[in-house]
Amino acid sequence: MDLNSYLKDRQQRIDAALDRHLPAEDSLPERLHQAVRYSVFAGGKRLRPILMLAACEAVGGDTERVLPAACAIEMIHTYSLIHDDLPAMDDDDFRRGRPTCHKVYGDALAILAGDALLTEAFILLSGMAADTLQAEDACRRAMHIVARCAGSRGMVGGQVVDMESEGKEIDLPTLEYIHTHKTGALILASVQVGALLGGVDEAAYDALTRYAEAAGLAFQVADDILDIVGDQELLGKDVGSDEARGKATYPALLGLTGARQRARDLRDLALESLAEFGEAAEPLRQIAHYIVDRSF
Ligand code: GRG
Repeated sequence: MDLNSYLKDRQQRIDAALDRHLPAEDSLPERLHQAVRYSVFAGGKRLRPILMLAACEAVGGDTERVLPAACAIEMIHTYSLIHDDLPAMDDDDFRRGRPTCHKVYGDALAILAGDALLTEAFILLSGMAADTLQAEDACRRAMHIVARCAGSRGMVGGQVVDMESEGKEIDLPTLEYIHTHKTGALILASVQVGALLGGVDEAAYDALTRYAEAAGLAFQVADDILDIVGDQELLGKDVGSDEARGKATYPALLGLTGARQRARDLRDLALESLAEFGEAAEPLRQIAHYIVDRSF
């Protein structure tokens, strides 16, 4: 398979679904909905929703049914970026290649745009249609997973420990806690939800969970490396910000070579966990390579 055309095709499907599900720019309150759409359609990679569709595909599910949940995860991800960029947090001026939401719409509207996206995600998740009792149970479990991974035991918790660790020396277990929660949790939720809604069995669910845990951490190690060696224009955000803020990162703890090796080891772990899957898991395999080798 050609990964680039796969990613492009999935991005287009997800963007079209997001456009259908989000309130229109001219619906009241207009400026809020403009801020929401400004950030959602700023050109993100759509990695999390793509992973959700790929996990569904890997277990032979119907990806069309997963699209609302895929939009929900991208909405939660976008809300986290909007809030992370605020002056009270990372105070960043650029995101996805354009001025951050608060730079254009002001802090108050950026906070509310994030709040609106988080809430909208649960409108989508709670509105998913199920035609069998088994599918209904999968929808309920999917919603629970997303809520848990996004909240204080997941992404928000990771963000808090990250903030509290700024300027301090932290050890590897604390760094792993930050990364597995701040970034890894939504990636894990994406894969688990795609698998569940695709009708996965218990053994395949466990294997896909191992895949997502390894791939999620690999993604963050690669992100730490890109913050040092990445191209600002390609990345669409400032580079060098981790060091400037005194953030603990994998390259800071393991050196650049050690961090690169860790990313490759995690990729291999992700690939091993797919050993029992056939051709249908090829997109997940290629995404694991892409996560580690990407330049943006
Ligand atoms: C504010 C509750 C709250 C949480 C913020 C995810 C996060 C938690 C902060 C983002 C900080 C950051 C830049 C982390 C590095 C990894 C990461 C999430 C990068 C952005 O994700 P990509 O590369 O971005 O998938 P696109 O724009 O392609 O969607």
